[in-house]
Amino acid sequence: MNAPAQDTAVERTLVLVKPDGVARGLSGEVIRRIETKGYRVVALQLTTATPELLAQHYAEHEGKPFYQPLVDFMLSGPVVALVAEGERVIEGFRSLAGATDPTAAAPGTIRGDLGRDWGLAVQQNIVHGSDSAESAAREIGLWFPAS
Ligand code: IDP
Repeated sequence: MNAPAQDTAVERTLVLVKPDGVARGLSGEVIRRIETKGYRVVALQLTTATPELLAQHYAEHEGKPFYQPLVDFMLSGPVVALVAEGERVIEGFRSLAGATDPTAAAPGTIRGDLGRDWGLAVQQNIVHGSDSAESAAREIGLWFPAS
């Protein structure tokens, strides 16, 4: 029997609605876009990050000029953490989110439609999404340690 041309396994990715998104009441809109795209939300919690958790989550950015403003921003209010599941969901959610800079993010994306530059040291860009299978596994373990 021939194998399918492209055998894509079901993936999971970590999505965060960052404090700006929660404060602006955009959590439902982010979830709506994930579900409307056809992905499943398989874990969901409203939580407040800790410095220890963020040090691990953003370890790759330590030492960059925006690192401390980023950590302070992520501690400024609650976040919605969720795990989305589906074929190629890691790439798919990054596509839904749009470019990091919300001013440059394409219209139609979460950041492009809902975000903007607020003149702050950190880009408040509404969502985080894991950027690789390795990051997704690591980040899901950090935010949902029991799973
Ligand atoms: P990503 O969230 O699109 O994957 P990363 O490069 O992993 O982007 O950066 C993590 C977060 O740090 C971004 O989402 C944004 O909030 C913030 N950030 C990244 N680059 C800059 C910058 O040049 N200035 C200010 N904030 C930044």
